[in-house]
Amino acid sequence: MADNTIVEPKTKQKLEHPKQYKVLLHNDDYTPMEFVVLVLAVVFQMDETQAIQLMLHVHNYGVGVCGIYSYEVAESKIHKVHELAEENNYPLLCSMEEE
Ligand code: TYC
Repeated sequence: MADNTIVEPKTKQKLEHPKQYKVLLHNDDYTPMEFVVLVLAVVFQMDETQAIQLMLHVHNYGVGVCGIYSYEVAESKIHKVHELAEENNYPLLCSMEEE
């Protein structure tokens, strides 16, 4: 008996690579260093040493990476940073950039 099995040509299987986004923190001349350290600890779960290091990096170089996340998580973290900054009347800015 003839074998009527239809063999479908293999479609190229591309593994999904969910996009990742760097959350960037920007320097300014007004936000106090201690406040930036607090925000990094609260929003990005950094310990004090990491938070101070990143804050000083941003202070010295203008920008720094707080972490790499999915779009939704990055957006939510940026929102929290801006919320805390606004509540305290500081111009602290955060943004995201596709990795
Ligand atoms: N440049 C600020 C100051 O001298 C400190 C600072 C650091 C502000 C990092 C924002 O993302 C920042 N008080």
